[in-house]
Amino acid sequence: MNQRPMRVAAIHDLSGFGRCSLTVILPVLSAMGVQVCPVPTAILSTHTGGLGEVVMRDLTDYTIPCLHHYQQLELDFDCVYSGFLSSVNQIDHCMEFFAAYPHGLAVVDPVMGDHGKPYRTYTREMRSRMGELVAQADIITPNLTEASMLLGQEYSHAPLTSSQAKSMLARLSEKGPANVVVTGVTLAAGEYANIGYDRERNAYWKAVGEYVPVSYPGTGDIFASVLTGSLLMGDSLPMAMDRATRYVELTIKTTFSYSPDPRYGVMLERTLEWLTHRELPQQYQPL
Ligand code: PXL
Repeated sequence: MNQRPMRVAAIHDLSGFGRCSLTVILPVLSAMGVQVCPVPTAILSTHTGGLGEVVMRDLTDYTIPCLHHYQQLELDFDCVYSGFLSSVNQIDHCMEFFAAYPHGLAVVDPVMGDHGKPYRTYTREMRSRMGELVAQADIITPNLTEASMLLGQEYSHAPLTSSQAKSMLARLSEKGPANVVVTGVTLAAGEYANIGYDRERNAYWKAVGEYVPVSYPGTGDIFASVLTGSLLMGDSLPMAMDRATRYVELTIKTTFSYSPDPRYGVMLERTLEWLTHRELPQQYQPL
């Protein structure tokens, strides 16, 4: 019997202030009973979303020696999960990590931008090579901006009909990953949803959330980490999507009620306990 918790190598940045990437992924997955081994891609004083001159140290030369050490220790990982990268070479390094643990769940959050714009540290070359990383993934979790970049199409936040939404998911899956979840989609019925596709079962799903008129950094990272933890716990794709949607919604609404500066991120310290209850999600629907 396997006595140890599920173990994830999380290849993301460490931003000291602003609650995104490793500073949310670590508490979320730990609260879900999953061990996280952070592999920082860079250290930043804050996220890059409007907090002035960020102090940043790139750690591109760290990733592969770190992998070699883990291999020497014969450590096994049940999942490798990549996110915010700080150089184009890190795309190759992530691919080496995925190749080193072929039986682990390969999660790629193709972090590149939001609200129709690339993040300021993401070069054109990084964006154009992200498809190679996506091709290695079992599951990807782009937001609508990143989904448009991956598909090489113009970003639009116009409402999508169900068949347009399904077509987008299927086209993303054709790039490699058998499971695709796109976050922050407005559907023609006026619903604000996270939508998903399980190619093996040919099943399309939606988890509808309440729209809150404010945007916080890091919510995509929280969504992807709850989704990952949920899948590692044995949830189906729609259950995992729903668990992640419910938790992000609860955390956004909790934060919104305090009206803090949105750049400071969400108050997950108030809501983490919810993740320990492990109630069965049930609000997902077929798309
Ligand atoms: O949440 C995505 C993200 C991760 N890491 C850094 C960021 C952002 C988004 O702004 O700036 C450093």
